Amino acid sequence: TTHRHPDPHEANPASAVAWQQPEGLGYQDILYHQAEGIAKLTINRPEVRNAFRPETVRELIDAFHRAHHDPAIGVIILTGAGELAFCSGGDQRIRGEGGYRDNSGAEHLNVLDLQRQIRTLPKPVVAMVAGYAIGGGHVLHLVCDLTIAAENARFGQTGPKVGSFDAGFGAGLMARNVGIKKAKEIWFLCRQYDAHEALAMGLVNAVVPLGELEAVTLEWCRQMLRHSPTALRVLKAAFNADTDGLAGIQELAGNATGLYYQTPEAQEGRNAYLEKRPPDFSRFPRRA
Ligand code: S0N
Repeated sequence: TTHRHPDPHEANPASAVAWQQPEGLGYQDILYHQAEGIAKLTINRPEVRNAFRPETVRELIDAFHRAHHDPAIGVIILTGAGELAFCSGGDQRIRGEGGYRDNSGAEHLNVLDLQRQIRTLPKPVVAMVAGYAIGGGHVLHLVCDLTIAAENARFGQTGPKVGSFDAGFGAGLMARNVGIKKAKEIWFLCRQYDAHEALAMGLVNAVVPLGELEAVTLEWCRQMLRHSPTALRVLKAAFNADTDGLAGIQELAGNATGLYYQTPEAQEGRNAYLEKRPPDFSRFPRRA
């Protein structure tokens, strides 16, 4: 069951969409909305510029899992509550000596699990960025498939300033996006870049007026929803394949296996096994 829920972007009539919020999810730090085949996940901690704590990340992982496995959902938006920030990274107030402390006192860097999840789930993920995408929050938009930025968006890393770094996707994937020299500049100097600078260096796909951010993002999502889900799925895996090495090839190859299972040829192998007879593949051509 679902009920209507007030949405921070709803004031703008251009983005009018009948967002619904499934009941019973029990999230504290995030919001989950869905409409028209689109799931919208919102980090909802505006008082700390949407910084994440382990619980936030845990909820995001759960929400992405939900959207991944919901056959009604074809595209996922990740965003931050309010107009001031997409996400300002790890919550520095609960940073311990080996990671970020959860309510039990255990320390985590579970945002790394979330980064991998966003990359490997077989549906396009669009970062919708208003305000700051900084530190670990910047890496989160980076691992999304597409980024739509509002005019007020500001991007940057802070690691070397605040005693942190992301030497995984945060460095390697960034270099693939903007080139090695620029990626080193972003990390070594810890400057901030406005939306147009981000567009010029290939960090984002489009820059739009703040008031049109959700409307344009929805337009991009609707366009993808009109396209072949299998084509989008395999293309996403293909873009990850070389970056992610054997794990990326595994992801791409899993799609080939999934498609092969749908053929009479593969089904003959399964049927023969179940019927305890030798398989007969003779009617299947060896295609040139
Ligand atoms: C985002 C900034 C630029 C916004 O500036 P602005 O608009 O002037 O607002 P402020 O007054 O600064 O902030 C408003 C309130 O929000 C709190 N706040 C903001 N960001 C955070 C945060 N990240 N954690 C906790 N609180 C935050 C402010 O304190 C303020 O509250 P009050 O008014 O009560 O003081 C600006 O806020 C800014 O620069 N923020 C810090 C950005 C930052 O350095 N983030 C952390 C970067 N590091 C990571 O994200 C690491 C991620 C990670 O987990 C990881 C991943 C892979 C590998 C390693 C790591 C690892 O951590 O080691």
